Amino acid sequence: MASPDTVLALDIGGTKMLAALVRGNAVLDTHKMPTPRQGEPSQWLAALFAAIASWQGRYATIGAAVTGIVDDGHWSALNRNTLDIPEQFPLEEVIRRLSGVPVLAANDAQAAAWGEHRFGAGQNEDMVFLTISTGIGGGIVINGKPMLGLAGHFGQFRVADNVAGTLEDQVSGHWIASQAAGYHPGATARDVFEAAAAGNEWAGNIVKTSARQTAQLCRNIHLALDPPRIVIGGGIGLAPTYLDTVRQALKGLPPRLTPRIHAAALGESAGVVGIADLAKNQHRGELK
Ligand code: BMX
Repeated sequence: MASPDTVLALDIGGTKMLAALVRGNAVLDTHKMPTPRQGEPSQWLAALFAAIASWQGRYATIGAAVTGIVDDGHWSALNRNTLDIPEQFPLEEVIRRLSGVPVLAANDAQAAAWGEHRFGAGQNEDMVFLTISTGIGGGIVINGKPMLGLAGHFGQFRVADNVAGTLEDQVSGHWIASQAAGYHPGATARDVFEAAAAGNEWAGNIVKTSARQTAQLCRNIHLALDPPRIVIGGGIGLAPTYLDTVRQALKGLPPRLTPRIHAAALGESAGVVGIADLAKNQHRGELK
């Protein structure tokens, strides 16, 4: 019999899909697989549920944290390069049909923000979360409540009127890999960080350029929302030297204008732990 406190939490990002059985801040079991770049979400979800079929009966609720915007249970992409999702995909309905249990879906970074707020580096205080990953995601907790819908989509910011593309197109994992193509064809963002750690100047410059852009974003978030802290996670955000480079770019600012940067404490579990708590609270009518 499923424990009412055990939630099946899904985190579907541009690079990987993570399924986890979660109770409070404890991750009891996980299954990870690459996010398919072909097909469509119904097929991705069917494959994921087939892979965790043995978990049936162990969870009473499902939370789905997904890259893209979620409005009223429907999933759309803002950046099709991060993940190409059909417009207004009925995410909650499809998952409910696959599982037979109540479902809550929200954006992956908003879920991770809630996870870090409740169980991680956020210390149950108001905060802003940034994930520097395939794209740049963000989540905001204000007056103890999670902002959902479009809120936190810092990666979609425009850099300047005469600069094409969005902020994430010049900072995130996709951009880092694209900048390396001339030096190391086919390089991934991970290859670039390894090359930077090995002392390759071209790689170090790419990482530094990305981190400096992230530092500017943090300065603007600080001025806009004045959060007690900005918690940064994601595969890029937590890569070696990245946050040190962000902090280096903020040196010399007046203390009151300097954002307080903290590394995410829950790593890749932030999204599943956060969406599990939101789903459990919503199911109990307590969504804060
Ligand atoms: C994009 C956007 C956000 C997401 C962010 C990080 C899409 C598909 N995604 O800005 O919703 O939070 O990327 O996504 O438009 P991740 O996959 O890198 O975690």
